[in-house]
Amino acid sequence: MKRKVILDSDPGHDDAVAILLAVGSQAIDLLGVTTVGGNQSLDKVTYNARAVLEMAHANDVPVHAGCDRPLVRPQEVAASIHGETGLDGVTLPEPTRPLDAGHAVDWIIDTIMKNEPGTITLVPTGPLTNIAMAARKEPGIVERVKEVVLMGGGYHVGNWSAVAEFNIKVDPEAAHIVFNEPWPVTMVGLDLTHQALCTPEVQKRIEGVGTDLAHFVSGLMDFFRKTYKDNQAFVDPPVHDPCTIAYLIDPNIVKTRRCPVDIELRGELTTGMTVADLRGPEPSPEDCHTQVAVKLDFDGFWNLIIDAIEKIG
Ligand code: PIR
Ligand code: CA
Repeated sequence: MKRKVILDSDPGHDDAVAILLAVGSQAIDLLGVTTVGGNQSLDKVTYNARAVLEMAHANDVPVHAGCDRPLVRPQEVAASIHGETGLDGVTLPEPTRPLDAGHAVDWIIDTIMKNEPGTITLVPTGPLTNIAMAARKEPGIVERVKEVVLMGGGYHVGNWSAVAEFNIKVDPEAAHIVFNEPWPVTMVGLDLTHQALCTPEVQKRIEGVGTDLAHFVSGLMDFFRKTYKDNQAFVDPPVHDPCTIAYLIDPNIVKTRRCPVDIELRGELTTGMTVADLRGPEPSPEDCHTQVAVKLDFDGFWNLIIDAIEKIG
């Protein structure tokens, strides 16, 4: 049985790879891509999502645009990392499929309500604005969703402040809603995604696939490598967002630890921090609905991505 997935994203170099992994995997049924203002403006990331699906020969996958800004705070984009377009460094194909009608929040709600309970997995890889809005507009979705597997946060590290990660920091109120609803939440945070480095060896393997798509991904990685070097002093860029999809394809690739997680909203220095309580023995799923990703199987992860690029062709 394929996993039915809604990917809520803000492409974004690593979001683009998450889309490709979802499209290229036999284990995933990508029901649709929804977009949220994040790495760049809503219009830009929505165009990017459509163009990446075009690149992946997947223009049968619907794209719905969602919220253009955070619930409470003014918008902050990550142009320093993803560039002015949100996907700088590559030439995008013109999307042939028009943007689908209907707001992402409504489409997410309708899709969850018309599918069997416990069958839809939400995979947010941008700010949590759309998911929070959906949970507030139709609270009935919370018990129907199978699980939420999100890229965001970090229990020991930040990237948009000393202790906060971008997706959570730019809309902490939305994150607070999502982490406090009783659905199962897996936080694939920076602690995990900083292990998903696109090393030169990995990039050579990607290029070795030899297709236009492989060169497209390599072009994305070249740009990501440069901005990550200049802004974050990384030698190799961490490819965050596809770690969520990799976990769904093969849970053995991402080791998790169950623990309570809440979102700091009023810190003087810590707003947007994902505060994880790692004390004591690990709680049971009955007692604790949140878990954090801890350890990545590096080779297993990149094998999945390269397989997907090959499969798409
Ligand atoms: C990546 C992102 C934002 C800022 C930086 N410095 C790096 C985007 C990625 O798309 C990912 O979803 C998440 N936000 C990582 O923080
Ligand atoms: Ca993202």
